[in-house]
Amino acid sequence: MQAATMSIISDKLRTRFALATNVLVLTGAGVSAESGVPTFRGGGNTAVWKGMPFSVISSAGMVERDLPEVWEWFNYRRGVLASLKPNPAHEAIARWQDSFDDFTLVTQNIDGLHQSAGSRDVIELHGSIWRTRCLDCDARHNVRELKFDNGAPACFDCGGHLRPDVVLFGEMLPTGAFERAAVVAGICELCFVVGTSAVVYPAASLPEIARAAGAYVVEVNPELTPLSDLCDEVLTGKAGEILPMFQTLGHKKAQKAQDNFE
Ligand code: BJW
Ligand code: ZN
Repeated sequence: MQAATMSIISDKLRTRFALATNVLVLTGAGVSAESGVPTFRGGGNTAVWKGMPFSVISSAGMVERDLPEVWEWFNYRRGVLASLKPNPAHEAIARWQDSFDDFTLVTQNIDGLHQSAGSRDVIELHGSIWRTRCLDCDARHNVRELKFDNGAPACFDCGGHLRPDVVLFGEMLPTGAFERAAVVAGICELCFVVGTSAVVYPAASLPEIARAAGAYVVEVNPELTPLSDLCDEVLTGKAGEILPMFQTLGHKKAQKAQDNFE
């Protein structure tokens, strides 16, 4: 592992960034922290709702025991998120998608801020707070524009109980999402791991897969994580300050486009 200060992107990383054709970015709650979204862990704080740690209120068991309470918690968060905007980290990542021949963004976040910044085809490993899923007919509904009163809302198709379409502890990830991400992890040349404590699996295994397959793995985080030792470089600092620094670096695709233009 090679530590780096905020202002330094090593020559090796500059070259890797300039020449890479296949890039994978994995993000976690920290990428949204500068937008005002609270993280789950770190900073000595653990998110709690009415005295329950998030690992209890955001659990599969809680959906079974008390769905209206789960909805109260998610409605509160939907209210907070509705007014928040993407930050320079989301914006930098959105620009990267047109800079490389193959670019894949995988997020553990459910806040939709990558899409708001312009990212396309985002692999959402843990679902979206802006979608619901019917416990009875399994229909998904986009409910971004809707406000719910307290209590579990009813399915627009069958009248059954809706739940947030997010992956709670002990639940399976959406079919195919991790598998698609793992395929990219196995072939990418450069893998950025941004703003995740890297303790929740299987998401945390993606950089491990990438590293084992020979990718150059770069972590961006103000704090060290269990993944830091595995990384080729650790850029210690805030994503919203570090990621925009890459904007000034050239990369092969941009150069090719420039050559074609001239
Ligand atoms: C900044 C910053 C700035 C701050 N800039 N950075 C293998 C081993 C052990 C356990 C398991 C295993 N495989 C599976 C498990 C079980 C479990 C698990 O991983 N448990 C571990 C915690 C022990 N995994 C699961 O249950 C998963 N399901 C599954 O594997 O299904 C198969 C299966 C089923 C049943 C049995 C067996 C297998 C599902 C995981 C779903 C996670 N869901 C949550 C809640 C979503 C709903 C909600 O929002 O309420 O997703 S948990 C929570 O953690 C949320 C996040 O997506 C996830 C990851 O957190 P993240 O993003 O890393 O955030 P933080 O807060 O932890 O870290 C923030 C970081 O940002 C910090 O490092 C800061 O320093 C940094 N930061 N400011 C850059 N400005
Ligand atoms: Zn239904």
